[in-house]
Amino acid sequence: MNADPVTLMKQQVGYAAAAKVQSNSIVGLGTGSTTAYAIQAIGERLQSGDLQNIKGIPTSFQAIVLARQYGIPLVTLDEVEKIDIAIDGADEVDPQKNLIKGGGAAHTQEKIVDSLADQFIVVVDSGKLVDHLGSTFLLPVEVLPMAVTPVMKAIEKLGGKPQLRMGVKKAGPVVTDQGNLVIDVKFDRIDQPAELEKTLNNLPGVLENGLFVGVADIIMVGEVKDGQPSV
Ligand code: ABF
Repeated sequence: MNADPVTLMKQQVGYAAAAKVQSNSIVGLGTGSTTAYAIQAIGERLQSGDLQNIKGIPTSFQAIVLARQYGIPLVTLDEVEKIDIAIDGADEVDPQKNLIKGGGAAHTQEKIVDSLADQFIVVVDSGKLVDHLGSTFLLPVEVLPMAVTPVMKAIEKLGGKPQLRMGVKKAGPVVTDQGNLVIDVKFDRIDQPAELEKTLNNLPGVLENGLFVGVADIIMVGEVKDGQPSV
């Protein structure tokens, strides 16, 4: 079956990012549908002999499963001196390369890995590019279950409109890989992302939020023009 143009575009931008991985690297493996193609491409390069001696640091259970599927050996942060390159997705990218991440509820481990990487490559489609963060995507905040109510009240005092993230078909709240809950917050406008990131993470009970400020090095953008994918 021929893939649709959006899928082809995600594949192209994922493969283009994977092409930047060099042998003998420690690679941060991100989360999301676009990064999944980068993980697949790294695996294929390993299988073909085009890449040697790659070890991956996963950012989620999803990344672990994909790495195993594509034959990428995994290590932990206790076993490496540094991360050479990380490839990950995003939900919004502003002109200063600041990000909102966390649509996949994986932003806590992602920020650990992505911020440690010598080079952090973000793979997105052009629809993720925004003038200012918060304009199209709610800001995810990972919270310990016991603290959901006081954190939501504190976020309202900050001018945000918080809502507990529910699973598909309202099956119940989404639980992160760490066993916590996610609050998605609407802010009218996020003009000072660095300040807001610190303020939110300073709330008792908050584990991490989806603002990635000054972390991304390269933004690789895929788009579909006249039905044709391009990077
Ligand atoms: C993950 O990738 C999340 O942080 C982000 O929400 C998601 C974007 O996924 P996709 O590439 O499927 O749009 O890293």
